[in-house]
Amino acid sequence: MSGPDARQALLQRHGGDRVAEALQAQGVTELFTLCGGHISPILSASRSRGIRVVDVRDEVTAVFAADASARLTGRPGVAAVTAGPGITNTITALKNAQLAQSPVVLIGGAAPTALQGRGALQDIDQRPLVEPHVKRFLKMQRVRDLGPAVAEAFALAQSGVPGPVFIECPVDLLYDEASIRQWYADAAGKGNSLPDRALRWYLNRHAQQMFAGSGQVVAPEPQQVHVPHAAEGALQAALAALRQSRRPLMVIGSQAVVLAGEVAKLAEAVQRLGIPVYLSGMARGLLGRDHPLQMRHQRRVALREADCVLLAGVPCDFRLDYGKHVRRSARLIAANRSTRDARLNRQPNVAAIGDAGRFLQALAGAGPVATGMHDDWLGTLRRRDAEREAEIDVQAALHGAHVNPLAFFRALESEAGDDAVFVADGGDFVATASYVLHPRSPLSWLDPGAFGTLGVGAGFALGAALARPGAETWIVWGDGACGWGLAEFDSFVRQGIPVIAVVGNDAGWTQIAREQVKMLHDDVGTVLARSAYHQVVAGFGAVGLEIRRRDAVRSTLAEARALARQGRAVLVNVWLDKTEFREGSLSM
Ligand SMILES: Cc1ncc(C[n+]2csc(CCOP(=O)(O)OP(=O)(O)O)c2C)c(N)n1
Ligand SMILES: [Mg+2]
Repeated sequence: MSGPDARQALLQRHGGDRVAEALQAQGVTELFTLCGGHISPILSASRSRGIRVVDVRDEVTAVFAADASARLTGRPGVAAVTAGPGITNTITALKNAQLAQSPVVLIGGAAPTALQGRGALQDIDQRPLVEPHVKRFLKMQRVRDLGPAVAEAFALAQSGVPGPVFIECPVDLLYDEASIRQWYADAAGKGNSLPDRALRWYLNRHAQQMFAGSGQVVAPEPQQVHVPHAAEGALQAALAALRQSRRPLMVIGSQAVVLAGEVAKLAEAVQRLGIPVYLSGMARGLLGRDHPLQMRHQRRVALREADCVLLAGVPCDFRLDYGKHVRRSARLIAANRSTRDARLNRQPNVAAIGDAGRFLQALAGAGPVATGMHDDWLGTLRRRDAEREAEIDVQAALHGAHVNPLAFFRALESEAGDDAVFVADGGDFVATASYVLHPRSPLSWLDPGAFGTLGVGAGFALGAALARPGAETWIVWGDGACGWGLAEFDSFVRQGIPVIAVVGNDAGWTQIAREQVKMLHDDVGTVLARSAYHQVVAGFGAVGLEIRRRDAVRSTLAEARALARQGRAVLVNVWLDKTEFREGSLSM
């Protein structure tokens, strides 16, 4: 055997290929990574098997991308990073995925099994660093376990409350057996002393264990994913509460759309329920751009008025003021895969422990639900929504020397395409966007979630763009937030990924400055420059555009879209005016 055949045979044998084979069996199409010697065989074998290896400039980006991919496709996103610093760099994204309940599979390299704890390159005890942030830390010690571990990780990541799973793959499990045995033989030396012979015996036995049973290559079958279902009693109790209610209200959040393949059915169910609804997190866009049942403003007021509130995949955390937003006397129905989240800070009247999206579908399938709803409840909410829109219009019409962020997003709302996916990464600029932009369709809005992590933008956009090839991917970036991801314009350009970033340049970390200056009369640490971010990305080969005046907004956005359609990555640096719009808002 020679040439490609020999190479193929070699690939077939090594552990890196066992991993790649198992990824392929799961239908993985992209592997996000930043290379390292510990994981080279996985990357190479993945590419040989037709998996697109997408390499980035910071490991955290790889995991953010895997997270976004998971959220948009409903299948786990996968990243592979090298041992030690490669892994420590992912911690923020892992934690973010855990809190967002996003099914990510992270494959991490590790020092050779026989050298762990003996001062090898990048050898640290990875378990205590990673374990608190994942559902399971799978430590590999035998080649034959690699494929089954991947299958297990995929099932675990998606089952119950979804979340990240880590597989630690020591480098000596990933290369072919002959090379590793040779490497161990060289390490053992040829000496004849007792310690030399003892070492040889030990290393030989060690290799024996590592490769035991690895001769049989069994294609790893995907394992069953466990989707929890709420009990029939909870369904009936919820139906009864909703049917009696005069002013029912739903809040649907990210967890209700984790079964991404079912979002169309879910959207139909929500419309059939006929109950006014607020959509948050990944559920934004579920009912399309505008739907008469969907409210966008004054949620707190509505929750105070409602006499029955259904929280679907939404915990009573800071976003609902720890449950205080819902009036005491209201019947509270919590549909959640997590028992803890369903009961967080407030005991619901009905706890439907199971997939929230399926629960809504089951409710809608049980016949008319909004039977007791007051004639004018929907009208009251709609009027309030319209009043708030009118107030925003007034604020959007105030003009300074540069660009009013509200006016900017009004323009982006009408310029962005029907297939647009918006990635939100920043403070005030992004909060403003969340009131003004209307996500077009289910799963077309990505924000970090409960971890409130700045810096998700580039990785999320990468994952989104690959999950939705051909769609417009917009990053809505604060000028502070963009600093984490600017270098990924290099990745976008090299891999031909036409992301459009709009940077709200207010020369500061404004969301923080607003309160800090008011409370402490000190802007320390919150001031940035009006930096030329568009020039930075030009250095990577992307197109940089700048908007300093409002009359250039529409034409520049149109230009950015046209360039993206030609395959170019674009950054639009928008000089913002100060605005009072976010005055008084604070999250803790
Ligand atoms: C990783 C991380 N670091 C710090 C923060 C705290 N933080 C929240 S909002 C914000 C300001 C964001 O500034 P920018 O992106 O420019 O948006 P702006 O508020 O100016 O519109 C900061 C620093 C955070 N949420 N995440
Ligand atoms: Mg800013």
